Amino acid sequence: MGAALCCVGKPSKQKSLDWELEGKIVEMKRYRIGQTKFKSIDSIVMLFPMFKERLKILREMFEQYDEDSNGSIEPNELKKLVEHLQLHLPEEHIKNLFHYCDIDGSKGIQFNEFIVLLCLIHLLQEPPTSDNSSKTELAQLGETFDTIVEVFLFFDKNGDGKLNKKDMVKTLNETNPLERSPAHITRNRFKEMDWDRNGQVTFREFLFGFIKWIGIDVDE
Ligand SMILES: [Ca+2]
Ligand SMILES: [Ca+2]
Ligand SMILES: [Ca+2]
Repeated sequence: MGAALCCVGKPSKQKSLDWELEGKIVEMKRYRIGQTKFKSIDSIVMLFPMFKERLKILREMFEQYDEDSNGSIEPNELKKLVEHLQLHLPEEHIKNLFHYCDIDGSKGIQFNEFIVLLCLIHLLQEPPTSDNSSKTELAQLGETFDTIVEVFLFFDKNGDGKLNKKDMVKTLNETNPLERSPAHITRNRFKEMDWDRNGQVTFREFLFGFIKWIGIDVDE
């Protein structure tokens, strides 16, 4: 990633997806009020091996749907994925998500973009109408995605669905000083996640940063 991120534009459709996601997260926060799964940054870091393990399933899915094996999912390949997984999202919505997650503008979804795409589909799709959808691969991954949202909520202290510097400082102050997470590292991590340098980290920005933080080798 890196250099390509400077060119990320903000077309209005993308902005509205930012808002939609913020809304979802605020909703989830309200729903889980008083139940914080994570008490410290270390308790999050301890789950990294589990995340890595779960994301291997995603790697297999990615390779399965990347039919021409060119290292990215093109719109026609995504269409098949949507059909196979019986996703409850209108075509227009899928199209917007495709562009929203194609952060390097390559017109294809690479593995790191794929993780973000599926996580957002999980968050945005309508509740399934029939219970057979609970058997889909995406439903199995849902639990993992929900845990990632919990991580986001751990940082989002005021629960407005985005992260700002205040949230990060507050999180650091509450963090056990013995933890191996010096303030400057987390500050730098925040700067890294905030690509457009507007002082806020949206859920999409957070997801890409989180994947990097876990240390998944996207070029594997
Ligand atoms: Ca492909
Ligand atoms: Ca791409
Ligand atoms: Ca930002």
